[in-house]
Amino acid sequence: MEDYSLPKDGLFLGFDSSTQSLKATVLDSNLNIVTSETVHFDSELPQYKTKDGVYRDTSVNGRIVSPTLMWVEAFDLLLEKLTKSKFDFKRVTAVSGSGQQHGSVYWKNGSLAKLASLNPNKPLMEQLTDAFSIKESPIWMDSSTTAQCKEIETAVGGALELSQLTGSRAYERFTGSQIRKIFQTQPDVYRETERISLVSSFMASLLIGAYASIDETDGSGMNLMDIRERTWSKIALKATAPGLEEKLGKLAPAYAVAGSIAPYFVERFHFNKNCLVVQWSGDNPNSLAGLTLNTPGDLAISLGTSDTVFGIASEPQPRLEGHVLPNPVDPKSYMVMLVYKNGSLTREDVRNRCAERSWDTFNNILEQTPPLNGGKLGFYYKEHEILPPLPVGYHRYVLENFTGSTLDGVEEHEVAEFDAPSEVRGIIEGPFLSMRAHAERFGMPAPPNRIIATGGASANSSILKSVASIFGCDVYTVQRSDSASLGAALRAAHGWLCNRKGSFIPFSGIYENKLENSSVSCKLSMPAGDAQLLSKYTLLMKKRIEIEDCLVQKLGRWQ
Ligand code: ADP
Ligand code: XUL
Repeated sequence: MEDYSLPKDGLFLGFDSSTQSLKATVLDSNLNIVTSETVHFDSELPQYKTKDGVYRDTSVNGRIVSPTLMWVEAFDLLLEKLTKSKFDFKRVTAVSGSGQQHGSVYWKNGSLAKLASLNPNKPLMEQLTDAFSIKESPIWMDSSTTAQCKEIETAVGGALELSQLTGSRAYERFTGSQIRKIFQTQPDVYRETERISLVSSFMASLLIGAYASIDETDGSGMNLMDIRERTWSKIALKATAPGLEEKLGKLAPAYAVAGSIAPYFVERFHFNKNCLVVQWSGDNPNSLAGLTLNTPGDLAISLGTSDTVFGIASEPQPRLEGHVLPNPVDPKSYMVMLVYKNGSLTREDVRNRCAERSWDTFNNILEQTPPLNGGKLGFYYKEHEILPPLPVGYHRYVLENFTGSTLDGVEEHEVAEFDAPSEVRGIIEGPFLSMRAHAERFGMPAPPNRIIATGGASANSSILKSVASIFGCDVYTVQRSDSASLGAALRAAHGWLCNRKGSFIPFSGIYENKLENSSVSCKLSMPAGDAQLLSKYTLLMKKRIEIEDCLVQKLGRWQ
C-alpha cells in the first residue's frame, strides 16, 4: 500500500486571486481548515477605485480591466493579515493558488531581475510599481476583442478547427485575442514585454521570485495551447502575434512544483525555506479539485462573479459552444465547462432594484412566488454575455396559455417590465434553465447524478432549491463556498506528494480515508424537486432556448 501521508504538523496554504477579492484557505494534514482570510478589493483597497474589482472603460466598447498592482498590494495585505492573526508561516509545507482565468499580466523588460532581488524590508507593491509594461490587466469580463477573435479563427481555418485544436473557439476574454489586440494597437508595449503571465502564473511568480510557468490547465484558456499535446500550438501562436512563444515561457502540469519559496518570504514572513510552491491554476480548475469531483456523472455549478458549470470527461469532443480543459488533478482526463458572465453581479442588480438590497428579502420573495413564474421568462444581460453571445440588455417575455403539459398553442410576447416578485424569480429560473439547456446540448449528463454547488451564491438555499427543481437532481455543497482556494490548498498537498514520490500520484490518494470527517467533504443541501415539476421545467426550457436562439439570430455578436 502506497504511503500518501502528509507531514503531521504541516500546513497547506491555498490562495484564490479572483475578480472581487483575494482569499486564503489553510488546511492541516487531516484536511481540516485551520484558518482563512480575505482581502476585498473595493472596500479594503479603495485607493484603486475599482467597482467589483474592475474598471469598466466606457470609452472602449467592452473593455474591462483590473489594476495589476492592486493584486500585488492585496497579496501584501493578505500576508500581513495572516501575520497579525499569529499564523505560523513556518509550518507551511507547500503553497499553491488559483487565479481568475484568462486575465493577463505584462512584465516589462528587466523585471525578472527585480523579482529575483526583492528587499524583504519593503512591501512587494513598492518594489514592483515599474515592473509592468501594461498597468491595467485585461480580465475575463472583457469583450473588446471580437475583431481579433475573427482574425484568429480565420487564420487557423475556422471556429471549429480552433476549438478542436485548443479546446475552445475564439472568445474575447481568452488571452490569445487579448495579446493580439495589444500587439496590434500598442506594438511598442508588446515589444517592451519580456514575459506574459496569466493571473495564476503571475501570483506564483511573486512567490518564487522568478517567472513561473503557465500550467497546462489554465493555459487552455488562451486559444494558444494544443489541447491534446499540451504544448503551445505553432499555428495558433502564428495567428496571434509574432515572437510570442518566448514571451510565454514553458508550460507545466498543474501538479508540478513551480519552485521553492523566494528568500523574500522566508525573511519577511518567516516561511520555511523548504516550503514548495506548487503551480497555480485557474479558479474553475481549482474548484474542480476543491470539490473532489471525480465521477463523470457529477456536475459542479460555481455561482461566483461568473456562473460556471463543469464536469469531467475522458474523451471530450470540443465544439463551438463550451470549453475543454485538461483536468488539473488527473493527466488522463479532461474538464468540460460552460461559462456565463452574468452571474452574481446581475443577481445583485435585481436584488437591489426589487428586494431592498437584501438577500433575505430576495429569498422571501423567491419562496412566495410559484415555480415556473406563471410562464414569465427573463433574459438578463447586465454585461455582454458569453453564452449566448448577446450584448447588454434585458428582455422579458410572457408565455400565453402555458400550462406545463404541452407547448402546442403556447405563444410568447415581449413585455417591457415584470412586477418585482416575477423579476426576482425570473433572474433565478431564466439563467438556470438556459444553463441546463446548454449543458445538455454540450453532452453533459442529463439529469446529472448530482450537482455540487460552490461560489458565493451557493450559500443561498432558496437559490439551491430552484437549481434542484430545474435540473432534477440532488444538490450538494461543501462546508465553505470558496472551493477555489480550498482546491488550491489541496493541490498544494498533492503537488508536494507528487514531488516527494518523483512522479504523479492519484489525487484521491490525499483525501481517501479522510473525506468523511474533513472540511473537504460534501453534504446534501437540497434534494431533487418533484418529477412533475421537472417535466414542466423541461418544456419551459425548450421554449426558452427557442427564444434565446431568436435573440442570437437578431442581436448575437457572432452573426
Ligand atoms: P469570486 O470568487 O468570483 O470573486 P465569490 O464566489 O466570492 O466570487 O462570490 C461573490 C458573490 O457572491 C457576490 O457578488 C454576491 O452577490 C454573492 N453572494 C454572497 N452571498 C450570497 C447570498 N446569500 N445569496 C446570493 N448571492 C450571494
Ligand atoms: C472562465 C471564466 C470565469 C473566470 C472567473 O472561463 O471566464 O469563470 O475564471 O474568475
